[in-house]
Amino acid sequence: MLSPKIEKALNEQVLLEAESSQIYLAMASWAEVEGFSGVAAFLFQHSDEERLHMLKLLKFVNERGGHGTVPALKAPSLKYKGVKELFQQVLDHEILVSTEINKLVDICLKEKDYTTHNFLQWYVSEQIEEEALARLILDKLKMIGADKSGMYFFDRDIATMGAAEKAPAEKK
Ligand code: OFO
Repeated sequence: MLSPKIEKALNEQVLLEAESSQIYLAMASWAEVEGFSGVAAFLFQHSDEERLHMLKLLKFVNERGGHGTVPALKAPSLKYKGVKELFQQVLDHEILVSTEINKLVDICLKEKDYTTHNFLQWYVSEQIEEEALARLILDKLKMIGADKSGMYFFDRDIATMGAAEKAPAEKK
């Protein structure tokens, strides 16, 4: 059984994962309109993954006797300055999510809820992967700079990057 404090904290994380999905969906749509079809494919997939993260949390709350709540979402930004700026925002957002996951883990330890603590370890590993992937992408973009043909190949290759960079056991 979840304590009210942990249930509230988990539902706040449901909101953050849903917002992540929404933000990446908006980014994907922008990239598609701008002609970056590979970047769009990567971000559409990333948005779907975040929705699964949200669902996994919501179902866990219900399984443990709480009520996983479906939150209202703010409209994300519709415009981005460019692909590099967009991925900087992805990295910043993932760092924020990692911070919130760490806070949740800390609450579980303080409340002695070892079941939820154990459940959250999946999210801890996932955030390490996602931050590393966003950093890798940003490094590539910094290398490419203003080179148009470099950008062409980047857009072609990134379409499959999300799945390829994750170890088989970690794919969802
Ligand atoms: Fe849910 O993994 Fe990123 O935010």
